[in-house]
Amino acid sequence: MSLLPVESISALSRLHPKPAQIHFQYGTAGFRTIASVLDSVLFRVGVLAGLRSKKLDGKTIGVMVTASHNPEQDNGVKLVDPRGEMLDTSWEIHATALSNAQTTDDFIRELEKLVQALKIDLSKPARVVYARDTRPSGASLVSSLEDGIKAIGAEGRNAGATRETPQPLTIDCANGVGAPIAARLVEYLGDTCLWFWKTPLNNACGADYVKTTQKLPPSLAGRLQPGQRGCSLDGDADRLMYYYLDDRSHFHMLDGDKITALVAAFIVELVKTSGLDSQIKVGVVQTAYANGASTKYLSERLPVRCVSTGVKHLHHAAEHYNIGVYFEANGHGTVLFSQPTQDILASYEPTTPAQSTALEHLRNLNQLINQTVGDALSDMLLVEVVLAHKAYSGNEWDSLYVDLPNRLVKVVVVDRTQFKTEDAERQLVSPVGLQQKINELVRRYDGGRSFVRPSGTEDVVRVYAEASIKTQADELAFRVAGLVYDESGGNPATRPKEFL
Ligand code: G16
Repeated sequence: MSLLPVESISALSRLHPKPAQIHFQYGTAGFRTIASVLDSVLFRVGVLAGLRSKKLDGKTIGVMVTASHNPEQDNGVKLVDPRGEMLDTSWEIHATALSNAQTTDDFIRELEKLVQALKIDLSKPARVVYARDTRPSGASLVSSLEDGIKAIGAEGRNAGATRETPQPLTIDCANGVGAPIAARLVEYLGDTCLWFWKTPLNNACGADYVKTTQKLPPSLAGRLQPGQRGCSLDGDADRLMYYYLDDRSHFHMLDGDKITALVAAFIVELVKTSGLDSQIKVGVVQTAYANGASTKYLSERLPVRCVSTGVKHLHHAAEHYNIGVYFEANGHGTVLFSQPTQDILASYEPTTPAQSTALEHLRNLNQLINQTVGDALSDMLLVEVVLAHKAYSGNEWDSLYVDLPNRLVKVVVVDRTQFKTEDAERQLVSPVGLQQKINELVRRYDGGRSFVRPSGTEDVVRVYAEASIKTQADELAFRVAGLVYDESGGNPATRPKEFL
């Protein structure tokens, strides 16, 4: 049975503290008062909307941020049930109770009571659609709402997003081979839609820099605006990493796993809407580096296979599906349509306008995607198409699931060839006994997962670790790295200090 995601709720709730001495009330049309005190209410409404959706088996719940006829300095929020009617009145009391919990701990206790009392199955999906009116306070309140939707792991869609002028996408080509091609693309798309920026080749820029440091390339600092998306390619333009800055200018990375989730969910939806779901099966291929939260999100929706690192392995495995979506966490990947699937798409005769539109989209995707090899610019256009269709901002895309904290460490060893793996690189078979030591260590960490494999491109052994909180993921990674270093016969005097 799924549990309340207490970690993510606590972490995000602390950003939205309840003002002391204010009593909130879910009134005639939701919460309505002076906008400056509503931040915590919006966050909590986001969480509640997610729970209401789960209770209704994943049906979409609406949230409208407005204070209707009230003066501009007021604002408010009301919840809307799946058929467009106002929130079931029996839930108003829960909204009031949650909004008045004084601390984050009180809030979590109230949530636990609610989940238990209403027997909410937390493993169900949750979908929330929201919008706001034109008040100046609206944007920041929507951002608090989005944190709530994200905290409970619900899928959020900003139905008002298209009212705003889309911000241009910034492309960092790492000054590699993608740069001159992106420059030509800009000529077609116009620089209001697309910009690109030159930097020295792979120097503090590019996809690998973003993935390994989980930071914005310094050359984009001050250029990427809050709410704006950017992406980085690598030198040979076959890796793609996306990111965006939130309203507080915090950096958020959207890696190959997030691309898989976005693209695979969209294709599954199109196949279903077109009426082809009994003939076309969509599947995903990942490696052990895929974030555990992405694997969970995807496995609940479609078949997922794990293979060894290297696009050659992923590509072959993806060929076994009718439509195979594969991206490594580091941003290599593409989507493959099998020949029989392409034939079905070419000959299928839809019977409704909705089927016809979905079919057309599938045919267009088949043309757009470079199916020979992962191609970052083609992947970028694919991502932009899906974001435009779903009217997703970076934040909404990011909210599909919340990444588990993780850490990747490189260990320089005497001889990396002594490290041998099996089970898609998730288990070490040599040096004998080391895997058992790793397993014993992993068991001590909540949500712990770790694996060790020799790199095929650098003279190092890579250690990956996940845990439910970041400090624990870091500690686990460094402890496993320490085991690897010792096992490889490394000189204790030169044992890196951070290996603990
Ligand atoms: C190559 C492969 C990728 C792989 C990466 C790292 O990428 O094409 O599939 O993920 O190496 O591999 P390893 O962990 O074995 O070093 P690239 O972009 O470096 O050519």
